[in-house]
Order: sequence, then C-alpha cells, then structure tokens
Amino acid sequence: MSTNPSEVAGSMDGFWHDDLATADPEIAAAIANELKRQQDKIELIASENIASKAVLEATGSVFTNKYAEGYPGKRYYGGCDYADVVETLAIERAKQLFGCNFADVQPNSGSQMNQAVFLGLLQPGDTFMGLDLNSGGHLTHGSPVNMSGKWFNPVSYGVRQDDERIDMEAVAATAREHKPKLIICGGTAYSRVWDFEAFRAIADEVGAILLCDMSHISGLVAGGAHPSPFPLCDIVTTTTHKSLRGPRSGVILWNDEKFTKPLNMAVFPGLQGGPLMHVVAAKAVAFKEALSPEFKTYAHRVVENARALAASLEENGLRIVSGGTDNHSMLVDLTAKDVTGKAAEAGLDRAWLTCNKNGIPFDTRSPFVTSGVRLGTPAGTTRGFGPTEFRKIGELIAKVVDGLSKNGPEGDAQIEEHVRAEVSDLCANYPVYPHE
Ligand code: DSN
Repeated sequence: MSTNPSEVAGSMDGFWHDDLATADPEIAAAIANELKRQQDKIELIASENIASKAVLEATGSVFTNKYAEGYPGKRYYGGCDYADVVETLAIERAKQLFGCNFADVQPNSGSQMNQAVFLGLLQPGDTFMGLDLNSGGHLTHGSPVNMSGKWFNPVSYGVRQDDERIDMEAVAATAREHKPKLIICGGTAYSRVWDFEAFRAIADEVGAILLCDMSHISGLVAGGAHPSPFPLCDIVTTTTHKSLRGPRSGVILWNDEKFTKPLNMAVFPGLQGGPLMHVVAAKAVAFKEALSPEFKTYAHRVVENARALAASLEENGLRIVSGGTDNHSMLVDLTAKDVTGKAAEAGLDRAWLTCNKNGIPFDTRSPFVTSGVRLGTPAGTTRGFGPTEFRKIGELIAKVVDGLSKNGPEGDAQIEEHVRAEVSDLCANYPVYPHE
C-alpha cells in the first residue's frame, strides 16, 4: 500500500478553478439567470434594492476566509489587522451617516440586530410595545410566532380604521396602561412619516427605552428624505440592504454609553460568533456611498417616484392605503376589485412586475392570501426610473389588476403579454448593471 499522501488522496490538480463557471456550472447558471431576472423584470418589492458593483465585490472578497470574533483591537484570533481596518471604517462611517455616537456593525441580519436589543436590555417576560403586524409592523416586533412574542410580553398598537395612520393617542393610552420597558417604532408596511417626537414624549412619560427599527426608511434618513430618529430615539436598528442599498445585513446604533456594553455583548458573544467580515466590509462601502451627495439625490428621488406611482395607481382606479405615501412604499388595497393579493402578485409576476402580497389594515383574508400588495420604488430608482416611468408602471399595474378583476386569478393573457412588452422596453432602457 502506498504511503505517499498524494497517491492515497489522489491528485489536487483541478481542485482550484479561476472562475465559477468552470468550478460549478449549475450555480453559475443560476446566478446568471438571477441577474437576467433582475434585469428583465421591474423590482417593486419595497425591501429590495440593487447594490453597487463595489458592494458586491466587497461581499465576495477574501474576508470570507477570516474569523474575527471580538471587536476591533480586542479579537480572539490572530491576523485581524485588516479586519480591524474594515470594521473600524464601517463603525465610523455609520456614526457619521446617522449622526450618533456608537455603532455595532456585526449583526448578520435584521432579525439578529433586534434580538440583540432584546437580549441586551430586557429580561424574558418583560413587556414591550410594537406596531401590530396587521398594521404594518414586523415579525420581530412581537409576533406570537417570533422569539420576541414567545419569550417576551408584547403589547401592540395599530393604525386608526378611518385614516389608516398610527393613532398616537391610543399609543399613549396603551403605554400608560401597560408600562412597557421598551417601545418600538418602525415597521415594514407603513407609508407615513414616523412622529419620533410623540414617541419620545410617551417613552419619557412611562420610563421606556425608545427603539426605532428604521430598516425600511434608513436610506431615506441617510439622504435627508425622512426625519432622523436621532437624537430622539435611544437605540436605532436598521438592515442595510433595503433603501440603504448595501449588503444583506444589520446594524445597531445608539448615543448613550450605558447601552454600549449590553448591546455589544448581546451581539457577540450573546447571539453570534465570528462576524461576517466580508459583509462588514461591504457595509463600510455602502455607508461611504450613502454619505455622497448623489445618495441624497437618490433618496429624494425614491420618495418623488413613490408619490408618482401612488398617484398613477389612484388615477387608474386603485385605492392606496391611507390615501398615499410619504416614503418609498405603499400598500394597494384590492378589495374593491375583488382581487386577492395572492392573485395580484402572481398576475403581476406573469407581466414581469415583481412585488409581494401583503395584508392591509383590518384585512379579513389570511396572510397567505391577503387583500393587498406592497409596492416600493428603491430598486427602480436605482436603475434610473423617474416619475415618468413610475407613472407608466402605475398604469401597467392597474391594467393587469383589471384583467384579474374581470377574469379571476388566470387574468387576461393578452393584457399581460402587452404589459410584458412595455416592461421589456422600460428595462432595456435602464440596465441594472450598465457595464456588465
Ligand atoms: N422581509 C422584510 C420586508 O420585506 O419588509 C422585512 O424583514
């Protein structure tokens, strides 16, 4: 029997490939198809965007190989010199971008950043308040199926039935009654400006910590197109891949040093091990982009485009929840058309318009069916669409919905074919990665 390791294990020749297409043609083909999907269809999912090539390059960098448990200057592994460089840059840029004193850039996701706030500042069973999922809140803000709702005691607030806006009087009354330790503002399907001053007054009155999860609007906050939660909120969390246009990840921000130890310790070693340093590097890149004057223009354009889309949808017979939008997103109520959100999502996808079904306030249908769709403008704005294009998109959406209204879930094949052609023209004029 041979004792030569290379004979025992076989040759290593061909183990390394210079490109993915040779190393793994199936995955390379799926990635190429995904790029084509993003190019050929119009992305209207309000929580998605098109990250820059620089962000993608950092995400795919050699930091994938590196363990860096700990924080800059205090690591549990050797060889962290450059990990420290990227993490320090990410922290400094995040602080500059959002005007705060401290940042933890290690949370791997939106869910983990919020878990860290719960782990660091609450005890199991503690009472907290968040926007009800049915009014546009997020799973991690107290849904009974999420850890926040299972291990803590959530009390929710909602929107008024008549104008579908958050009822601050009711928020105050609920806070007085339940004395929450934490109040969360921010949501995933709420298209109106958040009144941080009113939330601050309520939090002060009942002695609660005020957390803003600004994941949906953080790009708008960065660009000055929505009021900043700082300095009014104690802690601010945000994902980095929505309107902020970075890699898929999360960040925690705060001002008062008393939160530093509990929050840092909750992220590591409380919840996570080695940070995803390639994603931390990409976050630093995204923050630099968001600090640019061009990003300010982008953020304002996102809102202008959302208003144009909402106006066009209304002019074409569709009702927008709360009568319009102040941010990047809107909920379309399909009840009067007798079309479900599920059917609309499928019909619009056949017409190459990508969106998600979404419950509307006081929805009587299940979350798997729903009476609405949620639409957003961050991705379309990144590829260059302006109000003219979004008004056109509003007309196209209304046509598809009318086809569904007349024919049921199969929709009108002729209309959908016509819309696909119009979508193709728009997409051809605005490539997602122009220099690919
Ligand atoms: N799933 C995200 C959204 O679409 O809003 C929130 O985490």
